[in-house]
Amino acid sequence: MAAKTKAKKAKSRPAAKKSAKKVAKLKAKGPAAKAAATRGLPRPSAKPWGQAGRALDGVRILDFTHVQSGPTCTQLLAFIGADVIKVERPGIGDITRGQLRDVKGADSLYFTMLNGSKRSITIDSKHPQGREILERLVKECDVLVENFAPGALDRMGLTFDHIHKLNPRMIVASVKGFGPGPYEDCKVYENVAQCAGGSASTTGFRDGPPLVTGAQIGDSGTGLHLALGIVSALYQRTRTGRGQRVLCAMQDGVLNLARVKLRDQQRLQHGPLAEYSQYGEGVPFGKATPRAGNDSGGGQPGWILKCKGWESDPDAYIYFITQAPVWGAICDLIGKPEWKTDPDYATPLARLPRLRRIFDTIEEWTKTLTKFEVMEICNKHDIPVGPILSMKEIAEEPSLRATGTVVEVDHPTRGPYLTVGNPIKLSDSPPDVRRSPLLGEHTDEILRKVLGYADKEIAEIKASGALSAPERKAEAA
Ligand code: CAO
Repeated sequence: MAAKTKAKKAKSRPAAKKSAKKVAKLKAKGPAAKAAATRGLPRPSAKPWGQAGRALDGVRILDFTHVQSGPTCTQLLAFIGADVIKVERPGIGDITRGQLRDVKGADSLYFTMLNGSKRSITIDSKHPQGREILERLVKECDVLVENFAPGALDRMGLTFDHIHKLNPRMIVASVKGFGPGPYEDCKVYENVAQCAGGSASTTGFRDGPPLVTGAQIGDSGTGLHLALGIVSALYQRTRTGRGQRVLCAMQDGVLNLARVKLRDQQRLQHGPLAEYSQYGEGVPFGKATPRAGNDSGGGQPGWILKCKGWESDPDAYIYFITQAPVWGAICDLIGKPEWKTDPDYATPLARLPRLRRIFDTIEEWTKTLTKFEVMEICNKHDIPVGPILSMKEIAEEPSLRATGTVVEVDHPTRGPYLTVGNPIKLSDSPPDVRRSPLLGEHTDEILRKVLGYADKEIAEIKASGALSAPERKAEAA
C-alpha cells in the first residue's frame, strides 16, 4: 500500500510541479504576492526623515508606576511617542514628588527627571468610583505598567484575569524585586537588587567590603529591560491580537548586566583569572568571583590612572586600556620603546603577571598631563582611554546638549531643570522630551477626552471623593 502511494506520488510529481508553477505565476500578479513581497508592511513613507510621527504613536499606557524602576520604563516609552497616563494617589502622588526636595513646594528632581512627557491623573484606586474609572482606562489603554509591592495590584481588584477579561489586548507589565521563588513576596529597592543580583559582591576592591555602584542598574536597568519586554509584546500582539504579561525581576535584571561575572565564576573552575590584577600580585583566588577593583571586565587589561591635578581634583583620572594592537604606540608614548621587544612585555600573555608595574609606569606619564590631554594624545594613536567625567562636567558638556542626551526643560513651579533625554536615538522618531506633570494636572482632560465623561459626570465623580485626598473626601461627604 505504502509503495503504491509512493509510486503514485512520484508519478504525479512533475504535474504537481507544473501546477504549482502555474499558481505561483498567477499569484505573482495578485495582491497576495504583493503582500508577500512587502511582508505585509505598508509602502515606505515618502515623508522626510523625522516627519512620519514617532515610533510608539497610537500606543496608550496606563502608568501605575512609582519611585524609579517603573517610571524609567514609562518615561522612555513616552519619549518615543507613547501617550503615558500616570495614575497617582490623590493628594500624595508618586512618593518621589516629595523626596530629596531641593526647591520648597516644588516637585523634586527625583520625580521630575523620571516622569517627563507623561500626563498625570489622580484616582483613588480603592474607591468604588475610582475603580470604575480605572476599569474604563484599562479598556482604553494598550499597556498597564506597574511596580507595586507583590500583590498590591491584585488587592486593587486588578488581577491579570480580570484585566484580560476587560481588555484581552492589554499587555500587563510589572517590575518586581524577585521572580517566582523563595523571595517573591519581598519588597525591593535599588541596592537590595544590586546585592541580590551579584553585582555588589564583584564590585569594589579586594581588601574592602562589597560596593554598590552609582549607576542605578537595579531600578533604571530593570526599567530598560521592561521597556524591551513591552515593545516585544506589542509587536507580538500585531500577530496574535492578544496581550500578555511581561515580568522583569530586579534580581534578574542586575544579573543580566553582571553576566561577565558569572562567566568568570565558571572560568574559575579551570584555573586563576589571569586578567585580574590579583593574579599578577600572587594573591590566590577563593571559590567565588572576586572584587576586581578597576580591572577591565574583558580581555584587554585596563585601570584608572592619576592625571595632572589629581592631588586636589577628585576626578582628575583617566581609564586607560592597554589594548594589544596598540601596545607599540603605548610603549613609545610612555618612553618605554624597549618594552615592544622585551619578552617580558612584548606579548599580552607575558604582560599579565606584570600589570601593576605596567600601569604604574603609564601613570608616571599620565600624571604629567590633564585627563583631556591624555585623551587627545591617545586618540590619535587609537588607544582606548576614558576621562573620569564629573557630573558637573557632564551637565556642562555642549555635545551632550547638542545630541539631546542632556535636555533643559522648564517647569511651572521649579523653573528650568536638566534631565537625561532619550539615550536611544531613532533616525525617524524624534524624541519628545517634555517636563513632568504636576500632580493631577491632566485629570479633567483625561476624563473628558480619553474616557468621554460629560462635565456633569465629572462633577459627580469629584463630589464622590474618588479623585481627592482624604481631607477633601471628608469635605465632599
Ligand atoms: N489609590 C489608592 N491606593 C494606592 C494608589 C492609588 N492611586 N496607588 C497605590 N496605592 C496603594 C497600593 O494599593 C498599596 O496598598 P496595599 O498595600 O494596601 O495594597 C500601597 O499604595 C503601596 O504600595 P507599595 O507596597 O508598592 O508601596 P511601598 O511604598 O510600601 O513599597 C516598593 C515601595 C518600591 C518597595 C514596592 O512597591 C516594591 O517592592 N515594588 C516592586 C519592586 C520595585 O519596583 N522596586 C523599585 C523601587 S525604586 O527603588
